[in-house]
Amino acid sequence: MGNASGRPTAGLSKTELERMHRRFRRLAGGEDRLSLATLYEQPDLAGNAFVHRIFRLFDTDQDGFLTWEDFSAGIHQICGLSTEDDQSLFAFRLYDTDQSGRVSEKELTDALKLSGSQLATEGQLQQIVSNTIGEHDRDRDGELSLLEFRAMLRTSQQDSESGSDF
Ligand SMILES: [Ca+2]
Ligand SMILES: [Ca+2]
Repeated sequence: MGNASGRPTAGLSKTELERMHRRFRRLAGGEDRLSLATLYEQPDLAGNAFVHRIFRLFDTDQDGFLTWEDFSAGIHQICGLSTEDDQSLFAFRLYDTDQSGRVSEKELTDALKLSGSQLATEGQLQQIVSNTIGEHDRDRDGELSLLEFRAMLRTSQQDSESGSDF
């Protein structure tokens, strides 16, 4: 049903993977494993809860290091999420950095900062976040549950789709 056209993120070319591997090794100081501390030495990533969360999700044996295998497996896992439910659950787990089962205003802000920090000022971000939560927070607890989160994703997908082709 539906969605016959491929998404741009649905597969990584060999070149993209190699480029990623080079960046990974550079971050890791030429080694094939990366610690969270090393990641946090990057000025643009320091203290970012979202980065911490991605790291934890990818670090399958939870030893505090990310090997290139962990990392590429994580990337492949993301690219291989085929159903909309899989994708939205994965995104939800990423956004919900404190694993409370709800996405708070702060968690949504962190996520937006990482994905589009150049696009908006702090004030605009706050506005976007509170509008978004206000619009989808059906039970009025000030946070987004998985169901509310999925409704939000569907709305933003519709927005971007109507803006592009057709
Ligand atoms: Ca949370
Ligand atoms: Ca809610």
